[in-house]
Amino acid sequence: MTNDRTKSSEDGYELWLRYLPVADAERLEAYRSVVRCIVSRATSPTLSVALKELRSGLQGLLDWSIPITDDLNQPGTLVVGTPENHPEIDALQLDEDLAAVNDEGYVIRSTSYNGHPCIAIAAHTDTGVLYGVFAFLRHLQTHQPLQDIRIVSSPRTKIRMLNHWDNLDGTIERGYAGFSLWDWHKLPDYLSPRYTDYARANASIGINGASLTNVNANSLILTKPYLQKAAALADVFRPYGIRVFLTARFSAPIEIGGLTTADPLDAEVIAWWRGKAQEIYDIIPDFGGFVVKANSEGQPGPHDYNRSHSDGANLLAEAIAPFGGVVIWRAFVYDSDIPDDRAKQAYDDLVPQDGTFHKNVLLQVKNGPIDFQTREPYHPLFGAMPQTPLMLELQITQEYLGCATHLVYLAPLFKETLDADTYCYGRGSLVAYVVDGSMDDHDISGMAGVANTGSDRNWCGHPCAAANWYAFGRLAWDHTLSAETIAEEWLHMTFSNDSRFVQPATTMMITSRQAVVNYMTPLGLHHIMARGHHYGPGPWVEGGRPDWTSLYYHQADEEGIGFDRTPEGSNAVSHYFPPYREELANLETCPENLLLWFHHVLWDHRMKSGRTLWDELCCKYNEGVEQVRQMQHTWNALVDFVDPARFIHVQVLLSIQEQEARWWRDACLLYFQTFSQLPIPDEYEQPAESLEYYMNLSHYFVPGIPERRF
Ligand code: GCW
Repeated sequence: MTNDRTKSSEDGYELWLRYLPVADAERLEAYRSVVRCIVSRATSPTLSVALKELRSGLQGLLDWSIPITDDLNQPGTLVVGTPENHPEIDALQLDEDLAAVNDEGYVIRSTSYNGHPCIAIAAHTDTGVLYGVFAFLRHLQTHQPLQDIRIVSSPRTKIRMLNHWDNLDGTIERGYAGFSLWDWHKLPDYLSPRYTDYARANASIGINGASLTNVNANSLILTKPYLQKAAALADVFRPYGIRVFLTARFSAPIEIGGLTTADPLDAEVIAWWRGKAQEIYDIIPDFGGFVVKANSEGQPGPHDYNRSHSDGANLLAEAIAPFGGVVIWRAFVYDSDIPDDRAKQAYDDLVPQDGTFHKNVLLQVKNGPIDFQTREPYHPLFGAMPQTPLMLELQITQEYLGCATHLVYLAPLFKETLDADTYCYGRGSLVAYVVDGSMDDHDISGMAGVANTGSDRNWCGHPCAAANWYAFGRLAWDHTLSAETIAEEWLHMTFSNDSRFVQPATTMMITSRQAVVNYMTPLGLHHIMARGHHYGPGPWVEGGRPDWTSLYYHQADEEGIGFDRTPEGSNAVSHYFPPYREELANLETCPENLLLWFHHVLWDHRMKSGRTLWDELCCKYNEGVEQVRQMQHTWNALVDFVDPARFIHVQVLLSIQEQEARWWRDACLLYFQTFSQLPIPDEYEQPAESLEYYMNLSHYFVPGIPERRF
């Protein structure tokens, strides 16, 4: 017996907030016996949405309409609120637990009032209560026991935000789930109900910020009409604890301000940004701040005036400081004119500026030093700028990981970075502690995820891609959670509570990350995708700007393959702290999953498996394809646990993934074979087509990139 409405098709719109009735009669009874009524007062918009969510959630899960009362003198009350809005909470023996949580944290606890058993959902702030409500509902959705419940939880990072790369014309850079959620044309008057559901979904996982616009920014967003549109979204999001951020184009003073310069030290420019900040806060009083991409990939920035990144960031930071805003300055900076290894440039530019940024500036650093590849070493800026709060930027949208057709669960990738040891203060100096601010005692901290949401009915395109949105939020709240735990939670809530479903599906999700590494870029290969749209393999991409070609990164020749970043090569290893630096620099100790990232390795180099490098490459590419086939087997066996629409959708996408895994394998091996001159061992499938065939494939209208880029 499966416990969900497995036979009526679902479209995925409800995400992980389906609130289906608990089918197991015993469990349902157990829940109903301890949750009989709600005692709460909706004294603010946030408490009112919390209460609404709680009621509709319980109504769905417990299949009854739960009353709201004022009377705590009865068994089975759910007491929800802050000590301020609900003075009786002081009588519920929660002091110790409440003292342990921060402003956004919450306590869920079995306790009693005048001898009557009750459960409290309490926090210091209304937003904390809202998070507690969602956590309580998750507890029920995942069928956890309510006996002696005691959950004390606080977010570890302060800014937990989505970065939307949404353009004002409705397209999304690297978006694979339709068009932008923001209907700029109809804003501020028409407020799609989706805005509220977006906010609910985010609040349910603790996300408290949304940067609405592409980092390749358009200054128009900072003009009054667009600020009013953004304000309308901010109004919808506010009760859910979400603040709006906007991307600031550095040249805005010229483009919309009529000035002749955007020089950060120019008095008129300084005055313009101050005036703009005032205007923004008049329209959006709780505006979060600016996210800025400057002097990167053609974007304007302070270097245009021979000024530093901190000059640029501080200009905006000073303007926004009086209003409590922050500037999130991206560390994704590299220059086409600098012939040095791209992996080194951000570090070389920014580390000397440590200590020069204003207090309300955060540097937002991608997880790795190149660009959201299937696997990267952690970005060496983490640990190297102790005086600057560093945010972690993760890419939820799957630009390099199969767009919205490949099932790739990203929590293992996210965790790999968070759990990486920087050794900056010796062993145990994890990236996670840099990011949460605890390592160097920063007041502000954060994590940003490049959103994978769009106008597709199911939000993220692939029915399983919402797991990555979910995982991002959960890890931004608590980076100690495991990838497995998060997958299990999400599967329980999104598909089924049946362990015969959850267990194999969790294994499938966890495997999916290594599968994509294997069939796209095993052993530390990187950046060998097709040009521009990045869809499919392109290890042969050459010409034009070198650091946008594949040849620059794989460096294959008759002798071997890989980018030498040891002291004999670019010496990017020097950016890491010992002993990791030495481990990476030594061919014998470098982890094999990053081997070709750091070394140029001979084709006949002996790997730990006993195979030569070439044979190992063949083995890994084939293993990737086999892993996808295994995922197909797993999914096919789960047919009884999933509604037909979503089941078939995933099934078909897995078959596309299998074809594309073969495409990647065959194209890459045939291409690299032109250097190795070695056969693909007989034990493996041989390529289906010729290298010319793969090299001549053209793809038009791939989503996520403006057509003009072809
Ligand atoms: O990964 C690259 C993408 C660009 C993106 C850039 C960035 C928004 O290919 O599309 O631009 O990163 O992160 O700024």
